[in-house]
Amino acid sequence: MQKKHWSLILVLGMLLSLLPQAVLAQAPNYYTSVIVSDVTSGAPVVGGTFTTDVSLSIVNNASPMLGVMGVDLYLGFDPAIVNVDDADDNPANGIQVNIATGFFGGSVVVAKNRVEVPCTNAGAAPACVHLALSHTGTPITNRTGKIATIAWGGLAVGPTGLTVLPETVLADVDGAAVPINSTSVPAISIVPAGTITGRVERQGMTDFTGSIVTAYNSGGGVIATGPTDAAGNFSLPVPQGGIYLVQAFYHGYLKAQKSNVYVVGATVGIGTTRMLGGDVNGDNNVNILDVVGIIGVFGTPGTMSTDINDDGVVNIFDLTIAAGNFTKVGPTAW
Ligand SMILES: [Ca+2]
Ligand SMILES: [Ca+2]
Ligand SMILES: [Ca+2]
Repeated sequence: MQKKHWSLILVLGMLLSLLPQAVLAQAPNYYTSVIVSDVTSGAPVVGGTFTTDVSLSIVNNASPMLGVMGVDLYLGFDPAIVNVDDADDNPANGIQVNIATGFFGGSVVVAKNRVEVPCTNAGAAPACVHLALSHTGTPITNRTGKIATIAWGGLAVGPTGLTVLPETVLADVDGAAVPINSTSVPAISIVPAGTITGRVERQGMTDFTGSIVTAYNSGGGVIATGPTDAAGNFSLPVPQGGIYLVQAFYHGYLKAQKSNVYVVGATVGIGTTRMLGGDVNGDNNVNILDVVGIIGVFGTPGTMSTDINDDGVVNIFDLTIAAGNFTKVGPTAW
């Protein structure tokens, strides 16, 4: 009997210990977070550059609403793995990042925009981006928006160590700290650089300058893009170990495409493709609309798209290229 009582008390005690969080604690009226995006452009490879965004978020659920007037952000990173690309390309004034107005709006006031190696004021962090921002508008009560875009350079293989350091604070209009409820930082690592090389010719031309070749990842994100040279050659830096879709574009031509490009080694060559001309309206098929488009400006200089072969005049050669590719659709196979 005695034992049963004790176990009952124990169970009741355990249940009660759960209650304060569930029932008794007053739910906060707001939720704040500091968010670092995954890679938004470029590739995190050795010798490459890539960008990430830093955003703030506040959501108020009830009155009185709390408003954010400023932030003192310390974003730590490993300076042996990445460095920061100077936003204004002026080394004399230190290295800064691009300030964005998504969160604070146009009245943002910048007190600090500096890359610190080591990170002063923030413990033993070897390096950080230090931003101190406020604004002269009304307190931000419900918004998620960018405060900065950072361009990084990959120096060596390894984890970038991106982290929102605990010294980071938000501040309200009374100069009081606003607790940060969550931080979100992706685990970005620098990987060895791979290169996709190849060649893009264009039907009806001998100078192949300026076709735009783009490598996409499986999610459709642009990993690298660049133009061909006069011989049609291109070289795209991408992370090793990835699988890419490579697409070539030029005005007046059907796109050409190579899928499932496995970059397992340092350099992967995908060979030569020959783009087919005549897609005047850029809808990736050659039909009567394109032919009519050429006829409509026949004998004139035309445009980049109607002067298919770039010889400066829309004439019989452009028309025969389009007519010869009648009903063909892109993207054509590489
Ligand atoms: Ca600078
Ligand atoms: Ca077309
Ligand atoms: Ca022409």
